Amino acid sequence: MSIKEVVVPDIGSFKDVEVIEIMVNVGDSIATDTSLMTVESDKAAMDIPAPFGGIVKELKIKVGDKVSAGSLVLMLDTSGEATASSSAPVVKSFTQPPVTGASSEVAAVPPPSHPAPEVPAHIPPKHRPDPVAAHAEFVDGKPAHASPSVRRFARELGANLDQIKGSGPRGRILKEDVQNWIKAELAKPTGEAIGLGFPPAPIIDFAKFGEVERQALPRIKKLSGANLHRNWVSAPHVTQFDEADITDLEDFRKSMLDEAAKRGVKLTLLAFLMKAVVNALRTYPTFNASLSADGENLLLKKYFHVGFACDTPDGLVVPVIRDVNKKDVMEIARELAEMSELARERKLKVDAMQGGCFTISSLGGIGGTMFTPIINCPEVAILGLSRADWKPVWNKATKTFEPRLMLPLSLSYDHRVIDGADGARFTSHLRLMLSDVRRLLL
Ligand code: CAO
Repeated sequence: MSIKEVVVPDIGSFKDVEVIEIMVNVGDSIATDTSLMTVESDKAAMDIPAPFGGIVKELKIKVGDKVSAGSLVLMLDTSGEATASSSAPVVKSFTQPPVTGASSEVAAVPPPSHPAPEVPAHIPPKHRPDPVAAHAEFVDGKPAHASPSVRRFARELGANLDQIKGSGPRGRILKEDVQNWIKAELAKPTGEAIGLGFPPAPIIDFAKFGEVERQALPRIKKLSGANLHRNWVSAPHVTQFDEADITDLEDFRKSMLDEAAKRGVKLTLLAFLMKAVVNALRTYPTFNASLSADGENLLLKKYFHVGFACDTPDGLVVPVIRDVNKKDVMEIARELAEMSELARERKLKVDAMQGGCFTISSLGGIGGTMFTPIINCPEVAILGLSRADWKPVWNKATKTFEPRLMLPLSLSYDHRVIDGADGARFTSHLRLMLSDVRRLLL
């Protein structure tokens, strides 16, 4: 018998993330990349796949446990399997079942690059969990009385399983129980279900009015949707609009395109905006801050990590470029291109989306005149860029209108932290930076 330990892989700087679902049971025969469990932080849920196949001998975690990189997940008998997949690190095997506890003979699981099926299809039926016993996992030490998929369903809808009475065998909570609970909550007269005093949203059967197609929301959209909703409701937003004259900046950028291309870089406007934003953040440090959890203090950050909203086929993600103040425009442009590509190929690591101080959302390449971006809390401000356009601008000295390329700026900020006057000062500072490219170099 050859027993190997499987541990939590590098999951970025996430520590103590909660195990919300375990997809395998003792005795299951699993293959490489079978999803073993789902862990969830306040930002994202991720599946942990098996680094190699085998038979699960012992589970070392349970739902509700907190794990970090290196935490022991389970023991796998790999004697009937081929060696580890090429993506997994080399693994030493045990000849005896190891004792519980840390061991240096561990295998790191590669980070997941794609969502895993709810129940791994390659687990033979005889190894699948008993449909009734499947709920015998525990959440916070108490039986959840619901299967993992029902728990996930409830979590996505914000339903509290503690308050739901199960109608299934042995009182198990079924999907319909969750749906009925949600319907009952929504039907409450004053919108107390969401605590904001809204009247409940009507449940409408759209099929009564015409053909309707039901399309499941991608996972990223569900996660980011919940965060966007929370940020929109919890931070009092004000959006300051302005326009920056980027005529000279665009001339300069275009004059540098060939040189950048020789260095393998696509020199984009966004790279210059990153530099200008960091300059403004240094000048107005409250924009580079977060409110403490108790709302009593402002935490001023001495680093300048700037995120950018990136449109991917699965929804919006925000990669973060670190230490923008220490990088030149070429380096930033290179990173922007690399990270956008990784995001679109779903290969961006979790820690590449963490630690941002401020976010830029550019719709300039697509169109539109202005928009109101939603703050990426706990950051306190976000800059939206719309499409630059040629406009007649009055030149006081020559007393003539001149055609100038104007870039629309939309700065949303958290009014608990930033006053309107500072909002206007911040965009005025950006205007100044962007209208004179030499200032960006300072
Ligand atoms: N005004 C006019 N043109 C602009 C512009 C602007 N503000 N910004 C970019 N462009 C032009 C570029 O010059 C480029 O044109 P060429 O192909 O002729 O050179 C084109 O638009 C594409 O721009 P780009 O390759 O430089 O890409 P980008 O830096 O504008 O954007 C990224 C990169 C990742 C921000 C973008 O791909 C993206 O995902 N944008 C969407 C972000 C989003 O969804 N925000 C909304 C969040 S809230 O839901």
